[in-house]
Amino acid sequence: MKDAQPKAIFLKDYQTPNFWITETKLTFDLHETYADVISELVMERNVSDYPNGNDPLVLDGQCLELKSVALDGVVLAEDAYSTTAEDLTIPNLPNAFVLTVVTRIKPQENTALEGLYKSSKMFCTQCEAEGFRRITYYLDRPDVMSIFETTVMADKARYPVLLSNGNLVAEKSLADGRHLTTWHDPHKKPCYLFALVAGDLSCIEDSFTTMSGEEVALKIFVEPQNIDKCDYAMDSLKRSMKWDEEVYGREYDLNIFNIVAVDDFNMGAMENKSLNIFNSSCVLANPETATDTAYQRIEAVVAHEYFHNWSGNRVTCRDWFQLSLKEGFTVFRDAEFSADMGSRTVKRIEDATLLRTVQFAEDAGPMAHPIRPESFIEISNFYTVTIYEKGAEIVRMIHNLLGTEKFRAGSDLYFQRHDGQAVTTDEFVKAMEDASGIDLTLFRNWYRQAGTPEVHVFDAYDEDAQTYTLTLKQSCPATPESSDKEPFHIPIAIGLLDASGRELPLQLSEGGEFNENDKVIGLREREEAFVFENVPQRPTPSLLRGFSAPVKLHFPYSRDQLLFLMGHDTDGFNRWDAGQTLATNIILELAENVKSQIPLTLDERLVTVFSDLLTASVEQGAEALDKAMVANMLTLPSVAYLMEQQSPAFVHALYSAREFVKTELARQLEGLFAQVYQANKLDGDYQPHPDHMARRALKSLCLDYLMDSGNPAHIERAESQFINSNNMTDQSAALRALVNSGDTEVATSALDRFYQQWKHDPLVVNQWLSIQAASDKLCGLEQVKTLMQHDVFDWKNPNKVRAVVSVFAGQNFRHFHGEQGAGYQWLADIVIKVDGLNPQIASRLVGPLTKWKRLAPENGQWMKFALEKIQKHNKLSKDVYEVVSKTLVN
Ligand code: B3K
Ligand code: ZN
Repeated sequence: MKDAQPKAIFLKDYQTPNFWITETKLTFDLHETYADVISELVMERNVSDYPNGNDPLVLDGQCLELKSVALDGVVLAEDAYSTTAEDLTIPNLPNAFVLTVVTRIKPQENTALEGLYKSSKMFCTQCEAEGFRRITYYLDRPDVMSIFETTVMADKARYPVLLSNGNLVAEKSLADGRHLTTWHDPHKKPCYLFALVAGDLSCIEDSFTTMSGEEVALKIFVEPQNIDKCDYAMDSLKRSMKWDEEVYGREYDLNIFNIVAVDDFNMGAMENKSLNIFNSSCVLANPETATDTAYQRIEAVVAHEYFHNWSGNRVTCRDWFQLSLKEGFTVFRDAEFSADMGSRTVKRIEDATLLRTVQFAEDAGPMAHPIRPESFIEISNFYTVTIYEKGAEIVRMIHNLLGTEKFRAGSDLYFQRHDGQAVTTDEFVKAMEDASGIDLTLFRNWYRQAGTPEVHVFDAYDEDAQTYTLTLKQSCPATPESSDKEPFHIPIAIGLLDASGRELPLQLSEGGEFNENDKVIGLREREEAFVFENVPQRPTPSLLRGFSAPVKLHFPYSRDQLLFLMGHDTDGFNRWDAGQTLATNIILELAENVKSQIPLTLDERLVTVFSDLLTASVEQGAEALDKAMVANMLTLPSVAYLMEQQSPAFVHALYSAREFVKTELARQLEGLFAQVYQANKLDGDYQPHPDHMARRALKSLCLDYLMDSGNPAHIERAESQFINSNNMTDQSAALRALVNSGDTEVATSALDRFYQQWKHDPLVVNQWLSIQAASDKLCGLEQVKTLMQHDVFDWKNPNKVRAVVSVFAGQNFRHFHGEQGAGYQWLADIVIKVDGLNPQIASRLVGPLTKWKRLAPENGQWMKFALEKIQKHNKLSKDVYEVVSKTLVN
């Protein structure tokens, strides 16, 4: 480590700030090698919390060259204040004053992409969570909210567009070919929502009329060559604005809303007030260059950032321990928006898959934390699937417990009560309680306890009494913050099916909480029995419908019961889930055979059920069948998911067993896969319409199986799709098929053609990189190293690093986990190298290694060595230090 070991900070130590900043006036003078920042802060002591306080003012600041400090216009002598690498301290201050601080920064050298930095030729900012302190000295904490006015000065030819938050209030030309703009944001905000952009940008313009008749000018700014790729983001923005009015009654609050796309960005996007800054991958799309997945992500991210205007900006977080207050709620909001725009069941399947594959793993690993953590070393490490996706599941459970109307009353009350404030998750729950009259005392345990609860369900049928009893037992494994867990309040949606698949009416005779309308059991105790009466025959239970709680539910279903549920359950999610459980059981059993070197045979029932699904999808009248649902049902659980189901996990056995199942299905059902492939071809122009996306997804899946069938004839099919497709979804699916064909010549030639066609487009090049990195047929460790030598690879660009390194480590199970830990050592070296450039990205790259204790020692030990190698490095960032040290200890 650099200095002393970084220290954790604790929620219990929270104190209100001892000063407020009521107004913030910033002037940026941007140059080619530096930028000067003048900050004028109108400040006052927080006398209501500290009546006799005369503590010094301590402003946060990092990587700043301090030029001068002035108090009420008088420059302070150097001994009137002191600085460290992290702050500026000024003692002996009056209760109200104006502080003027001049600093110089080097945006051109900022590879961490936090604060003010350069992305290709433009200046841009990223301040959440603690990036503002790299711009100027400030109280960089979300409970300090201020009115901002920002002036930006720069060379007019290089940077004709100068943007900041709020309304444009002045614009003028200066000497030497320079110019300035001044922006005033009338809404007070914490500095993490500050933004600035300067560049040579083109924009598309549109407008939106709000429900009270206000006209909002909408603009999307991009580099000029991308101007033809903004329409879908604009369309998504307008749909989001309308949806938030209709579903939440939330209206936009300024007459201007800007989005800017930048190539170098650590995350997906940022909700800065009225000036959202996006990773270009979450904005740019046209049919030739963007896949359906990219279109869906653009729609979701645009909506997410827009929704933050209320859930995040108007009502913000008191401190960063409350991050899920804005993120969990906003993810819930964007998930509902996406469900309304497309298929609700499919969206639920996607979200549950992410949760069960990635979040459950995080909750069972060394970095497990409650959605409201108690402590952290580096807040950037806590932008996690737990805070975001589990946080959204907690809000979803509140929604389901209250019902739509009371939830809306709760959100109205929350926004009205806390508008303009920085609050805690407790205040969110309290508003929900107050508006609904429903007691959420026990429910609050979801906020303070980490870990995925496990629910074991046992059933008993009494034929004489005609009663059916479900006994539920809950427990939660120990996590780093606690080993002794209180019970959770777990809503479990259920149904009972009779032998012909009909739903039986549910009449509870004994037991605890049961919502008859929604058919939801509320499990509150460690163990509870629910007795249903007038049950004429032993039913098959359908449990945790719609994934009604983020738990692992266990019921000893037989394979025949799972097949029955796949065919009959009225809940689409559970039909899919039964299929996943069946496939998982089969693969896990085969993995044991792989380990014992017993020859593998596939359970015929899986072949039959796949055959039935494929046949049904091409039968007459099958148009009504949701093709996306079929595609999901035909998708085998991923190796990452399977790894979570086996303890310890034997990666290679799981990988081999899964490959065996896939190849067998492909061989035995080759004709049907080909038929379904043909039946889902689309003529005409590309449309990002859910039905079309579903057909393309099903077609791509069939092509993927066909490549595994061993019949070389299908290579021609893929070649033809590669050449003739009019959209990137089909072209990249064909490329993936060819790369995975097992024929190196075919693969190389397709990759060359694709590269020649698209080398000018960075986002398409990212796909070219990731298709290779993911391919276990083509890309071993040596190949991925070669790929990183390619001219297009750029260590400083997070999208490129993710496209190669994260994809290889997260998707290429065969090679990343092979060769006696060589993949892990490779990753360790990369983490160390990237940490010197961009700690946030480096820290995320450590992710795959955090599983070391979950893996069988044949892999786990090698992972541990790799972690130790990183730990020994003597210049680790706080970000990487926190993940590595916790991973080795917990
Ligand atoms: N609020 C941003 C997160 C930025 C964090 C950077 N360390 C994106 C979002 O969730 O909308
Ligand atoms: Zn967010």
